[in-house]
Amino acid sequence: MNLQSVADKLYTSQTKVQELEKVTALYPGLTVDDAYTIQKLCVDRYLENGDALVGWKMGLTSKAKQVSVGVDDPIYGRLLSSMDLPSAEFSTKGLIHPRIEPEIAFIFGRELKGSHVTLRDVWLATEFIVPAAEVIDSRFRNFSFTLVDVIADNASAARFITGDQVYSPGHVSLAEMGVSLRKNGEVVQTGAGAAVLRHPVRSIVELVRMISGIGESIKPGMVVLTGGITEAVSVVRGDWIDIDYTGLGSLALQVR
Ligand code: OOG
Ligand code: MG
Repeated sequence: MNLQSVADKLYTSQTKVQELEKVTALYPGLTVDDAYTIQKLCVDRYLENGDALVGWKMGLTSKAKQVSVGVDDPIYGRLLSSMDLPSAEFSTKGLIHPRIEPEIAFIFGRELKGSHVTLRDVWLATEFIVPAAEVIDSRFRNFSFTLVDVIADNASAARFITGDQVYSPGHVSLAEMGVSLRKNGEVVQTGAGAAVLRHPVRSIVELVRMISGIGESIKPGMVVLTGGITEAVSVVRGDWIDIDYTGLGSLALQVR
């Protein structure tokens, strides 16, 4: 089968806000490598249309996330300039069934590449850390997918926001940092940074190892989301979300 045509299908679904059947239902033979190729071909169409690659995201790095979607392997996706929310609100227009999840983002001052990258290499390359939230939106019906589907669908990437205040990488212990997410004033999710591969920095190591296999790297200035710390929370127009990050302030998001 033609991977470009699968990528085109996903591009149409993402840009025209149309739900899709799982691509693995149509093409059961697709491999994980095929899925990453489809992801790249699809993202290339955004880049051809003037968008820019601003970073990477890791996904399914916490048990809470893995259990909620029934997929156990960490995955990566590509973050585009058009996904980067300029203010603390976003519209459900353009999204099928959005969910929000608390994340920690790393911002890089130096390039990071190679399959032998260490935790210390990551800290040396990190300029800042910043509390973040991701709005995910699977293009598949009922938010239901296999590993191969979700990789092809750019790891459900849709929107993301980083907090106003950045922090030096050693500001708090990210493993011990607690998060609590309120929806319309009520606490609906709580967790700690250690939920992400024991420490979010390990998510960056994992990402660099994975993308070094395709000759890619984290470039200076890029942002990386390390993966949802808790389950994602469904939102509809009118909802408001507050997330507190112990020692790293808070984030508020209004859904329009
Ligand atoms: C897949 C994307 C996962 C995360 O942070 O774990 C993700 C999904 O849940 O739809 O972004
Ligand atoms: Mg995420």
